[in-house]
Amino acid sequence: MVTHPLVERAEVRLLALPLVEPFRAAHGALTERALVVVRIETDIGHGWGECSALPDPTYTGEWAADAFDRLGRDLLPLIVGQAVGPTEAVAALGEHGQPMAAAAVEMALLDAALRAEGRSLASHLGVDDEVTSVVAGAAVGLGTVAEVVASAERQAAAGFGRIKLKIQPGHDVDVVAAVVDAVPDVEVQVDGNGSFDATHLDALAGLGDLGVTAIEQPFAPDDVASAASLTERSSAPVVADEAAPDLNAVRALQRAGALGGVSIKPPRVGGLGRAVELHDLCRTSELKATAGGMIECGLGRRSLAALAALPAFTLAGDVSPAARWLKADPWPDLAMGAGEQHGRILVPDEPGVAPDPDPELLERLTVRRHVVRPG
Ligand code: OSB
Ligand code: MG
Repeated sequence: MVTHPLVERAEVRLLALPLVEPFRAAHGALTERALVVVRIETDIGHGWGECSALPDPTYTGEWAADAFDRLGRDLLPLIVGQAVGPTEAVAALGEHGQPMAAAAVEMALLDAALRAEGRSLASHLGVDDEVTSVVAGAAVGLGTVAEVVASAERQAAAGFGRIKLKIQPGHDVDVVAAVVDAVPDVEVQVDGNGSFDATHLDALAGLGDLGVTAIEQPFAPDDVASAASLTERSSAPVVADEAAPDLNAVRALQRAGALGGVSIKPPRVGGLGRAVELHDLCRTSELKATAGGMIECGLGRRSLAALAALPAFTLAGDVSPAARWLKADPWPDLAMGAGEQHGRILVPDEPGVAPDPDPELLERLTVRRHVVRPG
């Protein structure tokens, strides 16, 4: 029997992180990154976890201020005073319908355990020792064609070999063609965040002809018929993001012929353990996987880079340093490689998920804080 560490105390913080530029997608715009983090203290040491819920319930049903309240009031009290491991915590907390909050608790418990073992997250996830970097990919939000082209050029100059353009009806073929023209050596993917429908099939099918390598969540998650039509017509794979909350959803889409790949986001599926299960399903069922970002801080971004080093991630992902979006961040950031590794993100190899945050910056960026003690 495995003995789990005893959780002695937990703390949840709501941070307000300034953005480098607004992030606009079909589901809404972000001007500041409200972000929740948890710190869990156990008898083997402490760990940190990120709850990547956005400031508003636009992408999924969770949102940062609510996650802060629920973690402090309902979720963390379930594990404080208990002996619990990361997997058990997700099983217990996942039932509460807040996968991003459960993922935060999993990450913190895993961070504590891996630090105590002196082991890196990549090693724990089963990443091959020889894989020390992954392709650097940056997302670019909605904007005028001139704004999007300028941003794509900045990302290309910074070394990103892959760009994921946000698209929506009327902001699709023209903007993609302009970017392909401006940065011809960069791999272009697109993400519609569910904003298209069956009337847009021609325009979407035309994106593959422009060289686009992935079409992420063009249709609403329940519009399986349109996803199946596009899968049949498009040379670029249709990739599920919002439509892939769990393994069963992915299996059902694949059976319907409506899927070519999956954006794997640990927060959306309830943590790293479940993300690895989804990765393994992609590997055995010949689906392409891409590592999906959530405008995380360095903590979440590090965990994403470790995950992205697994073998089914054959499509470049949203693996950019947190500083792609965040102007201030208490956590040490991911790094772009130098020399031959330029254009690639180095897979973190320190013990745990991430080193500790800068305490002063953390304090300065904290809006609310709540401590949970036993009893
Ligand atoms: O749809 O992939 C998405 C960010 C927040 C919520 C949903 C999505 C995104 C991104 C961000 O596209 C990409 C990144 O983190 O750089
Ligand atoms: Mg997406």
